[in-house]
Amino acid sequence: MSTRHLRALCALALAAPLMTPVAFAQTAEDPNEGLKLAVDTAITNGYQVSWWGRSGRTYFLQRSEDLTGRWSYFPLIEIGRDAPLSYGFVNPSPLVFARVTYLDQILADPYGTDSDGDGFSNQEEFWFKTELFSPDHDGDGVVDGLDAFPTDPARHLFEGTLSVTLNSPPDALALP
Ligand SMILES: [Ca+2]
Ligand SMILES: [Ca+2]
Repeated sequence: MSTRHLRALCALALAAPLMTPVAFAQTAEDPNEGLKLAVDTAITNGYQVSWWGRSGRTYFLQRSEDLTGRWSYFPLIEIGRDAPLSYGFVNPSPLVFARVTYLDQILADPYGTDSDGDGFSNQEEFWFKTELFSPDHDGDGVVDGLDAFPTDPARHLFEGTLSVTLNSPPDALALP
């Protein structure tokens, strides 16, 4: 398991309906490193999150629509380069919250890295909608990479029958 620690950039979370479009002007000195969530008036249901990306940090962006339950990840990992970072997204719900977390180091292969050692790379965690920094997302005692249903605590084994049909060439046969 890695000795890296995931830290919250800040506890800031803003409700979209309370905001108006703002100009982004993050700096390293801004409170909360300038984290802002704003309506993007150019896109229907569009929003934009921006913050100051400090050099030496790897950032992860999360969202919640009601602040209850688990925060989900945007499929995004950003490397800080002492410059503003931003991410635009569409959210049909009238309420959305965003937060940024970070590692205090740069990941050389941020999407290919398995940050929690569960057998899923960070990219695969995005695909399966599992937690990047918790090896057993659904808490059923089976790590995500070995769990056939990593988001369903009621099951972890595939109990169906797998079959293979070969279509090309036309006379292909599946060997037993
Ligand atoms: Ca993982
Ligand atoms: Ca599990």
